[in-house]
Amino acid sequence: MTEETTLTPDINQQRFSFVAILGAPNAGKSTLVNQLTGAKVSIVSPKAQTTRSRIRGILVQDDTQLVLVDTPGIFKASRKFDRAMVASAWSESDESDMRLFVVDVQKGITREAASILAALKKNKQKAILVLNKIDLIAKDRLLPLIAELNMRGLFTETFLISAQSGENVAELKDYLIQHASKGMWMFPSDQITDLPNRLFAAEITREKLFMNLQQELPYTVAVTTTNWEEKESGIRIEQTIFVERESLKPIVVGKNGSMIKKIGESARKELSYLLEQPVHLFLTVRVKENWANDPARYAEWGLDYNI
Ligand SMILES: Nc1nc2c(ncn2[C@@H]2O[C@H](COP(=O)(O)OP(=O)(O)OP(=O)(O)O)[C@@H](O)[C@H]2O)c(=O)[nH]1
Ligand SMILES: [Mg+2]
Repeated sequence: MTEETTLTPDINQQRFSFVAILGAPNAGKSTLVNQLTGAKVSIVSPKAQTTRSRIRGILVQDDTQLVLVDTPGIFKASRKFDRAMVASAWSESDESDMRLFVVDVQKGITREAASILAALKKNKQKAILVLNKIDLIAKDRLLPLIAELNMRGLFTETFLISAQSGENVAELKDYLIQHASKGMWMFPSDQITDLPNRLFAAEITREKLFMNLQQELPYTVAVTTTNWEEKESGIRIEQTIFVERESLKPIVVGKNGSMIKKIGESARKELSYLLEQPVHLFLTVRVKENWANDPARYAEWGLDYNI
């Protein structure tokens, strides 16, 4: 506590901004949020549409606090649950002081990227262009992409980064800090995310499902933390994994329980590391048809059910 009072600047000196991170699925938005905050606040996987809702990472430097709003990759949504995600992403963008538009340089202007560009234009929103994954292609191949994107008059600045290795991320961070507005901090100086522990722990397990299950399967699962007990021997966490159909259950459980064991083991290890104490994790797999249409699921994530 004493440390916090020394770190939090005088109210008159505080600077504060929301920064929305937009971009096509898989562009590296969550990786960037983690790199900027220097912590794991948002889960990352090689599969597109990993982030399901708004996740906030909080960054403090000197007098400035930035809230980085990671959003789901925006795409033409057909499922209601997905439409709720898209709506949530755009409302964050509307309310933000600054916006980053993240592009995977290897993929360039995909259909999804183009639809975000169109929406930015329609909403008359300016953004900072962040060309990501520059570790994957030769620098001279970037020039046509930079030129084409900047023709649109939407961007105030361009950064070329690798969110994964951290290349040029410090420059981007400095720029954001310098352009923050005057205003009161919204969070204590030592807080790195506004996601409650129970949701965060469920996200870690969901990341392991994304890593271990094949193809479309991860999109049909949801994870909820049902019990959280802090004991002297560590934290006891109970979670339920919901699958949409009976036939999917054996795939998640695996032969003789091998898959669920593997997923539980890697989630437990990471949670122990991140929470800095022993974790005992208990996973149950349940069938719940249409979990994606369950109002409770929307409420848990702050999504609008009546979209
Ligand atoms: N080589 C390379 N890979 C990266 C970089 N940034 C992210 N990735 C990888 O790209 C994949 C997608 O990264 P995410 O951060 O999950 O992407 P996202 O934009 O949050 O994706 P959604 O949540 O699905 O919208 C992961 O496998 C990352 O490890 C980078 O700078 N270089
Ligand atoms: Mg993401």
